[in-house]
Amino acid sequence: MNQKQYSLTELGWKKSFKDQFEAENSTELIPARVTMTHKGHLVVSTGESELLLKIAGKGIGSLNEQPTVGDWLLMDRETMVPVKVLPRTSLLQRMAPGQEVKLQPIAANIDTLFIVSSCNSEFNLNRIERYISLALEAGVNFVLVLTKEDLTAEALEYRKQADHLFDGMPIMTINGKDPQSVECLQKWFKPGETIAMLGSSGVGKTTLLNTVNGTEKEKTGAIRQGDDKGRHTTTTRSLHVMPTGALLIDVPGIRELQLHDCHAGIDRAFSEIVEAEEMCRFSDCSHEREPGCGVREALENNTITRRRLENYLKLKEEAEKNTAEIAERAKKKSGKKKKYSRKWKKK
Ligand SMILES: Nc1nc2c(ncn2[C@@H]2O[C@H](COP(=O)(O)OP(=O)(O)OP(=O)(O)O)[C@@H](O)[C@H]2O)c(=O)[nH]1
Ligand SMILES: [Mg+2]
Ligand SMILES: [Zn+2]
Repeated sequence: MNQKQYSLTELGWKKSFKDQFEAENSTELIPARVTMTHKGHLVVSTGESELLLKIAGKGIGSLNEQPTVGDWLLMDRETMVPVKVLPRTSLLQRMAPGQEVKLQPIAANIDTLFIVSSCNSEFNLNRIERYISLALEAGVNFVLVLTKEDLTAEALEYRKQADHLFDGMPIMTINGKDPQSVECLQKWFKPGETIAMLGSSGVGKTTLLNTVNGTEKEKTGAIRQGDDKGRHTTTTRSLHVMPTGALLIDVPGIRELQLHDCHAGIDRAFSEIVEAEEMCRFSDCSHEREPGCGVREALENNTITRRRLENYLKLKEEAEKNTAEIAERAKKKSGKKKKYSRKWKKK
């Protein structure tokens, strides 16, 4: 976060949040936006001051949600303890990496998502389709930002490949280090609008932030020569006020974006495949041997591609599995709670 104190309006305090806050009808609460999250703590800004909050144990006090960058919290004016996460206008979330089955909120109250990818071996259509599905599920605008156009003669080729991914998705090829080159993104940087950048490590998210911000403040790191992989330079999630008044969120590079509860998003991202499936004679068609299979016919007619079909089926299966695992875990947890209260009653 920048040194200067920003007002709530400058931090993106919009009418919908104000209305919710007023409905609380409390003089004891004040709003604050989460401007940074890092292992074990959050930074929030109230418009008057910035506060560091420690996350004790599994969460903060009795908050209704796990807060993330971009969230609006209602804080107790006296104690400065957060008591509520305001309902979000949008939430980007994924399955948390690691062994534990749980969800991880990435960023909240986003207007536009920049899906950041590079014109090098990091570029991957299947991966970009994951991000598109996530954005569609969350109901946010999205733009594909292809960086490092200055390092290749093939930038147009990368762009062309991505052109077919989603009708109407803007695709911007840039040199993230060059202020003139990033000018083309200005139309998304409106005052009070929140933009989040997601992408693999090393694609140039922080570089873009610095260029738009006109500083070299945030740390960037060179990628590996052999395979273009980044070194996970950014380790916090942070929200920054841009000179235009927009709010730009930078997050650590994503190793794996495992989707959860994303069926509508995936269906919209692969609408031509859903249309083909609707033509199958049997509703549980596996698209292998059944007669009257719309999907096989669409493949033969080249109205769908095998690559997209396979990615669609993979994402659907993954989202279904993850959704079931999260539901199962929630059931177990509530079971445990019940047991506990029964024991307690006996005493
Ligand atoms: N030539 C060129 N280099 C770029 C461009 N964008 C980023 N870089 C370089 O790529 C490297 C990685 O950039 P970062 O901004 O640290 O990447 P990041 O996406 O923030 O990476 P993580 O923080 O690890 O997720 C740095 O050496 C940047 O200077 C670009 O458009 N052109
Ligand atoms: Mg970074
Ligand atoms: Zn079929």
